[in-house]
Amino acid sequence: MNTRLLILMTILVVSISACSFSSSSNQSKHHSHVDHIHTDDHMMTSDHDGSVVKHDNLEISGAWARPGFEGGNSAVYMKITNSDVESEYLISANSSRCRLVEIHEIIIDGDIMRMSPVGANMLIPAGDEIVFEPGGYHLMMIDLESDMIFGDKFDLELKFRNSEDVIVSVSVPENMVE
Ligand SMILES: [Cu+2]
Repeated sequence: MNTRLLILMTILVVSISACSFSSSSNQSKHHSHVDHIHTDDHMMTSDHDGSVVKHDNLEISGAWARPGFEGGNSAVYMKITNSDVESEYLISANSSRCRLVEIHEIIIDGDIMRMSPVGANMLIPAGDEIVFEPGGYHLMMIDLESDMIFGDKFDLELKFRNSEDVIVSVSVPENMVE
């Protein structure tokens, strides 16, 4: 019981700080942990701006990103559903808003929590879905070209092994701040 609670709390803390190493200190002054938790719940249960991309047998929904500073990092979250009878693989992602996008996951290894690159072939099983969410999988935007602020929208391109490239509209939700 205590261990579960500890892990849960650690996940929440890491999900807040994991993806903005160089610039998180300014951000975290402005809103409490509770704000983030509440926002994350909200983002997972609604489509926010209603942006859903359907392409062949793939559906990408609920894409959103954390704010970040020029030269720093951000993270993008979304849900990818594969309704095909064949497995699909996410190969890479890119955006003109940052130098590099990497597929990461947060791993709990005993008492230690760390981020780990997933690599270039992330399985999206047939008839299943992959959820990118705080504390788990995320698309990490590295070296932002400019500040990314609340209300921003940008395109993120996803490359798959079998399906054509998909461009997803990602928003930085205003409601991350009260
Ligand atoms: Cu990361």
